[in-house]
Amino acid sequence: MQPTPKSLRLHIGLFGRRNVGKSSLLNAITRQQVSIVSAHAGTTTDPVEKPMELLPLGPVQFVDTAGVDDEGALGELRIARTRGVLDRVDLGVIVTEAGAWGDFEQALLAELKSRKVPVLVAFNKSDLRVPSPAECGVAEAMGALPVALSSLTGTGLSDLRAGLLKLAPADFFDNQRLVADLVPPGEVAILVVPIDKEAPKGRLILPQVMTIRDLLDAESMALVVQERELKNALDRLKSPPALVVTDSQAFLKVAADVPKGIPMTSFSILMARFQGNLAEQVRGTLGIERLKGGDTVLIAETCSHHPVGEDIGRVKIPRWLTQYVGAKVNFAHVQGRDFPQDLSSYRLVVHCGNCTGNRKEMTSRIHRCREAGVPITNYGLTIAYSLGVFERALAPFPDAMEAFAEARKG
Ligand SMILES: Nc1nc2c(ncn2[C@@H]2O[C@H](COP(=O)(O)OP(=O)(O)OP(=O)(O)O)[C@@H](O)[C@H]2O)c(=O)[nH]1
Ligand code: SF4
Ligand SMILES: [Mg+2]
Repeated sequence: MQPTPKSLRLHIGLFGRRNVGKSSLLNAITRQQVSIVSAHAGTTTDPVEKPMELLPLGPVQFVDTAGVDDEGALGELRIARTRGVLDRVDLGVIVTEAGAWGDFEQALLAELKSRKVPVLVAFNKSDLRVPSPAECGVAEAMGALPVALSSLTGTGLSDLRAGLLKLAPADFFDNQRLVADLVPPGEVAILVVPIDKEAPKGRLILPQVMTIRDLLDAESMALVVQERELKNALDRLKSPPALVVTDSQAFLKVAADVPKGIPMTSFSILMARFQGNLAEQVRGTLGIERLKGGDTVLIAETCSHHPVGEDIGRVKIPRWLTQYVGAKVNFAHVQGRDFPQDLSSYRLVVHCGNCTGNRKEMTSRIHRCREAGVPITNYGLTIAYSLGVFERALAPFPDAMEAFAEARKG
């Protein structure tokens, strides 16, 4: 898998006066000594760039800039490079301190706003002094999001992460392909779609339709079969398919019928990557190992479909998980927008594929789980895990495999 190209990373600029702690903030977020920090004003002279995976947002590139302030004024040569950064960031963080907000910050904010860049105002050094509600109000009135934090103690860093997620432009979340990056143009994907009592009458469900459409857009081919026809379909192809995608509920049969060398996964796992954060949900799946009798698992669905027959969220997943744990586990269900504010009573969240939702909303649910210390997984990952085909189903996604290997070690 290719590393994320620079253009697909969300560029986040750190701006502000000299000595407010821009470089300290970068080091605190990355937990590395990326940028030199000192009590001497004017330490950073050229922009310092740091690409990283900022959970749960995804691939970002921080740009620490040379401090500029009133004496320097915005137009001067010394700050030409910082000004260049203003022109290329997707999101701006104005770093300041309580009591320091003034014309300079106001002008910086106006510069960013004129470029339609969302702005977060980080009141750093809150270990020394916290910003007043009035100060925060001034930033808010200008359309910026105020956050109090301390790069020294780490307080407020999670609010900063949540704020960046909230401000990230929606199109940042749209650059993940559903499946086409796994099936080169001209190659075939076999899609396994069981037509059982739970299948809606006369049509396919949205994740299946989206997968077919993505393959067509990429000039790849889709061969759609029921699980009984899979073996026959494989035999008829002159060369092996690039990928087999199955409904998660047919995992066992499909894993048995597809030769080991052919990559295999499920619609729901594709959706976790497309609509959420696959690596984070893979780590969350290990939460199944920590479940014990009496724990409560939250099953969350984005749409409010009416459950029919052996509904996957109401019947099948509870059954599989109970079998896996070998004791009585409680299940709570939410649908639609009602994702709970307080997650403390849950030991695990199992989310649906979120096909009717958007990635930004799903990412913020993942973030809330992370903050609450509650692991989050999804339907396909849970089924693959409890049926013992997890690694096989993740093999097409090296990043997710790596996350799994690391989480298991930890
Ligand atoms: N108490 C406290 N001190 C901090 C905090 N963050 C940074 N500092 C201190 O503030 C000073 C300046 O920090 P830098 O991170 O170098 O500031 P900067 O904004 O990058 O400065 P320039 O590169 O000169 O523009 C250093 O002495 C830091 O140790 C904080 O949250 N609390
Ligand atoms: S939103 Fe969730 S529950 Fe509704 S159809 Fe899509 S994956 Fe299934
Ligand atoms: Mg600096």
